[in-house]
Amino acid sequence: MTVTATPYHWPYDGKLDPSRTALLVIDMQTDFCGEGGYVERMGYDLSLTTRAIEPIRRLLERVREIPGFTVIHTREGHKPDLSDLPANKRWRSKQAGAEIGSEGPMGRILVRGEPGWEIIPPLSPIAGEPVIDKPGKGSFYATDLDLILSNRGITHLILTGITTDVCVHTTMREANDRGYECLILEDCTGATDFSNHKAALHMVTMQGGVFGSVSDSEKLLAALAMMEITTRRS
Ligand code: C5J
Repeated sequence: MTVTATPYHWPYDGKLDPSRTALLVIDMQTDFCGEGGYVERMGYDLSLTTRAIEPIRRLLERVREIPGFTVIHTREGHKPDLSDLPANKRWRSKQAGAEIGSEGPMGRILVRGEPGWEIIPPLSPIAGEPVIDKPGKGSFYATDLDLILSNRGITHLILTGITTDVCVHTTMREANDRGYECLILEDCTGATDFSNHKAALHMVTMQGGVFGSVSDSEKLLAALAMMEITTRRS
């Protein structure tokens, strides 16, 4: 069983197994897709990141019904004393007009515990879904994500969230180097610039799928429906 994807139908080994697969929902926080958050304060068009919300919500609804399927959420943010915030990251955010740690309409920008840092309500984690707090762009750096995945025997990752070219891409690259078989979903991602979104997806398709493969939520849902029919018959 595979998901129709580019440049290869995913996964490479043809074994779509819910018990070995996790859906990663990356940084669906107000700071990245909500009014008064980090991305809006920098002046970017919010529709480019909010586009991912409804497709992810529909996908979550479906995968939560599948026994043994893991969903993991991540949040980018820093400790209130900013001790885990590199000076250059802070400086750059100030240059961009939204200094991390400064007060904004949604509380202190990208600070843990503040309203802007929370995952948006339509995509709130439910009981049993791990939430990874990360100080960087990648979800593996300075977190226990790898440990959680290996404890659960997960080898395959489906990546969703924002932003395509930054936290989603960094996470996909980190995961790929660790041997995880990755799929990124076009409609469940978004970037602060649409050309960057397209380019980030295109990059994945090079070299036979240099970081994995690219699909969308409709194709994944179709494969999951087919899998269910096959399981019921057997
Ligand atoms: C960014 C993210 N873009 N979640 N963070 O700074 O992609």
